Amino acid sequence: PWPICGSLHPHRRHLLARPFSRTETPQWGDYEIPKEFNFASDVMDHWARMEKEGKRDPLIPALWWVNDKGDEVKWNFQELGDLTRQAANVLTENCGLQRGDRLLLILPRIPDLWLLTVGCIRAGVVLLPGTIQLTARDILYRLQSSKAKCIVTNETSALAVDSVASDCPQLKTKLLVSEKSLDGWLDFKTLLKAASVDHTCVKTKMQEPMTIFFTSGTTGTPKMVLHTPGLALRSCLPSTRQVLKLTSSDISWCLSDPGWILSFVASVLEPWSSGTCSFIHQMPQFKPEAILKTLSRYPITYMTAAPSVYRMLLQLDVSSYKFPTLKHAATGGDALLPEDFEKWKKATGLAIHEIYGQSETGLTCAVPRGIKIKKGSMGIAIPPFDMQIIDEKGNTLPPGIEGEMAIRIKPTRPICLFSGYVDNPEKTSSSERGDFYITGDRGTIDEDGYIWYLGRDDDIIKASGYRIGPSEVENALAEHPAVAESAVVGSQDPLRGEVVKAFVVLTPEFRSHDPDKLAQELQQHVKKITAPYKYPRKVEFVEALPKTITGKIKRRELKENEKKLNL
Ligand code: BCO
Repeated sequence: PWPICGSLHPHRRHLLARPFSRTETPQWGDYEIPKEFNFASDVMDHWARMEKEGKRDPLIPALWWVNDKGDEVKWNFQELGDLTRQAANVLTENCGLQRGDRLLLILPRIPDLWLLTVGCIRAGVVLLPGTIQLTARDILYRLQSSKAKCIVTNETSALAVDSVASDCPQLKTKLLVSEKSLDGWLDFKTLLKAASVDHTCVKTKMQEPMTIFFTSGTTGTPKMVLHTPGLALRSCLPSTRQVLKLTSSDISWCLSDPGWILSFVASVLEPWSSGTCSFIHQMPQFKPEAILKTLSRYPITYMTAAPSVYRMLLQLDVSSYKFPTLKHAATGGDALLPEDFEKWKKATGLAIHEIYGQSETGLTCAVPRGIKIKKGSMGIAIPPFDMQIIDEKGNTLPPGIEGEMAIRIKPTRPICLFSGYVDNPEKTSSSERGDFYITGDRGTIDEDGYIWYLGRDDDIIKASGYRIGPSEVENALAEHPAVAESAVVGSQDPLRGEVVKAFVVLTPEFRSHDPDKLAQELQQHVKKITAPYKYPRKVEFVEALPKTITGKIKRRELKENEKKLNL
């Protein structure tokens, strides 16, 4: 039975008071792989039918969106069905997109983003999500490397797109989501209103591309991680559903930016597979107080956020807030510190359940609801993944021995694992060793199958839940006249886990400059060149960088020194 919350606005009380059907989820067996699967027709339309048949309460929204100005949007599955069919028609009829064409989607957390996400799936258009922090140069790289035929964005990023579009000959359509209109851009809101609600959903084959996520590597530019509908089917499998145990009465809030796989999984696939309401709060900036107020004010039952978000919330007096409906908290994107687990539990009475995954793997390990929590462990592998710890030859290691965290891909590659890095067979094959896909993370496994994360095996930086490639930051720094050379590593940080730290050797003409001002100038410079979340929060000027005899920068040495300094 649900608690009745007296302080809740009367029109929301029904959401707490009425438990509804929890068992009508579309289900496949754990090892059953259909030939075709489309999340829109097989899952979203299933729930719309459940509403019509009285098996899901249509008054519980499927998407509940709010912002700071008091605006609110609530759509149930039937409404989402019509709107996403209209969105699919806009993509195919107005934008001229065909099955298999690629679309780059860069939008803040506005309802249209979810319409376009499902619209792409309905039409078989391959979705490439991007964070709104992307700069013109990031957008250019993504458009050129993906050969996307369409970009969808708001008026802020439209200017950046227009500054690079002439260098992207394959880009055919620019779709604007805004109250305003812009020359050269189609107007999504107007087209959506005029579009037909009739649309025949594509019957997507299991091997067809569905989404591509850009992810940072140790070297070079971000790589394109290709997923098939297997990623979405996975959310319907019985073993996956045991992890979150969401029901059609739940209201689930994922705070991750829509550019990341965490948001795709936790604000689209997981909630909607279970008929759960996906709650979204669009905030102009990240404000911990606003998050706590939202958790107290709305009947949210389930939240997912990166560990740094919990850490930032815990800097406030969390126990002075009441979260009358919250019954489950999850975290992913980075390792959760045991002390943050304790503090959150003390303040709210709730444990934080860890989820581990990557752009390549989606939900990989987790602490499912109801299993014993071992603080500091990211939980157990979730089928169909078999996660093992392996050595450099690809042999599995026994409990307690440190090695690389790896997913078994032979004899059967799990359907929900990425299919490869687009146009990059070398990188794809270098991510495999023997019978395994190697995650690049190090860890141990214990006798009960719990995985204990120990850190990255390479130079990738995990800061605030972001995966940051050092070379992307070094390349941005190299464009500043003050920088002769630089090396970028992760440096421990109490709030963000790690932050980006740049060791910079200055060019002679800048050596006499004020170091503090110069550091700030370099930080601003990086924010302009590439997505600002990557900027070096720490800058240290050095005479020289440690190098091997062949001239390769020893990032590892710098990282180790940082660790010792921060102990
Ligand atoms: O801290 P600063 O103010 O110096 O800089 C911030 C922003 O102010 C700034 N910025 C943002 N937009 C800008 C801009 N500057 C100039 N122009 C713009 N247009 O850049 C910095 C961005 O840093 P941030 O994003 O870390 O910001 P913030 O406000 O500190 O946010 C804190 C967090 C915790 C909310 C944020 O870091 C966050 O959302 N982290 C979680 C990331 C996440 O969701 N990861 C999951 C990835 S998927 C995955 O791992 C697979 C798991 C299954």
